[in-house]
Amino acid sequence: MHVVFDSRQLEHSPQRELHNGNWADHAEVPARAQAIASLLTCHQPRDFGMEPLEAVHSRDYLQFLQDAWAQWQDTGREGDALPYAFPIRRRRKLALDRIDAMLGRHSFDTATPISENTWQSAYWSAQTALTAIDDLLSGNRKTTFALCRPPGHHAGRDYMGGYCYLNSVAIAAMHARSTGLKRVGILDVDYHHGNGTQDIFYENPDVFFASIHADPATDFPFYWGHADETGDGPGAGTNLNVPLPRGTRWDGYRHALSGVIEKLAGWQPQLLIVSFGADTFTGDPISHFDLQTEDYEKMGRLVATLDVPTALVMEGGYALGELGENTARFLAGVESGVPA
Ligand code: Q9C
Ligand code: ZN
Repeated sequence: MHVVFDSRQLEHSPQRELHNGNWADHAEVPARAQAIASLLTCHQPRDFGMEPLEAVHSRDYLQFLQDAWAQWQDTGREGDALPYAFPIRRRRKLALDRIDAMLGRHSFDTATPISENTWQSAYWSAQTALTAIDDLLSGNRKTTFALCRPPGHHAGRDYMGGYCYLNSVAIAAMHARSTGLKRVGILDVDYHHGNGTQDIFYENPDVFFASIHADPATDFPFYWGHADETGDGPGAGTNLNVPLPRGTRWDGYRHALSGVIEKLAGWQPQLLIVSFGADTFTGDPISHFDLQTEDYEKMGRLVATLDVPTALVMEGGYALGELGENTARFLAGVESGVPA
């Protein structure tokens, strides 16, 4: 499979996060991407500039991401920039420029720190996804893989969260739309619901967002991902959530995935983008499904039955020892399932 990766994505290295009420080493580490890249032959992304990012994210959010670290340092702080106060429901929209207020306004959790190299890594993560889409469309390929880090699917139009800053899959989908493609399908198989992607396309009838994930009644991000969220306005009916219980094994997962693929196929997308997270693995340190290494190839083969040009984009997956193998098996499954 044609793989895109940029080592500038390794420079972002968040220190700590809250885990069950205690500070823990951050799960989203550079070694994740290295573990996958070391098994693959990788190609450098091209630079598509800011325009495709501006098609998804607000100007003030993009400016905030670029300036936050310098502003944090100007106030003499040590450690990563983290929010701790949020403008919750019915607060008025104050144009505050204090860094602490900006961090709260542009985030929904405290798990997504900004440091010196965060912008650079997030920028190249987005460019990696853009290149994978472009190589798919212009290179006449059936499949490509964007080895993205940091991940993207929790980031919305003007907010970060869940280790995500720029929504690479949404940026890639909008880029595909800008080349004239009418119907873009997104399949999100990360353990967590892709709330940012859902929000970005919730009223958009040209992008179908389908996600299988841990039930938000028990798991992050809690406030999105419920089965009754089906899209709104012109986008009504183009959002599909399938929440599954903790402990789900391959038989339960396969059943859900078959149903989702059937619905996506009925919508007839011209292009499929997969948000792939390997945090559905039984050994994942922050997740609670029960998939085995050999299940990832079956998952790939099932995805390939859609039989449309497919770009795979890396999201989560935190079991460092098995992450490379699980991801490689998924890629192999997709590749062997797509008819040449
Ligand atoms: N420390 C992705 O998989 N909450 N993000 C973790 C436990 C955040 C996961 C709480 C989980 C975000 C892309
Ligand atoms: Zn995840």
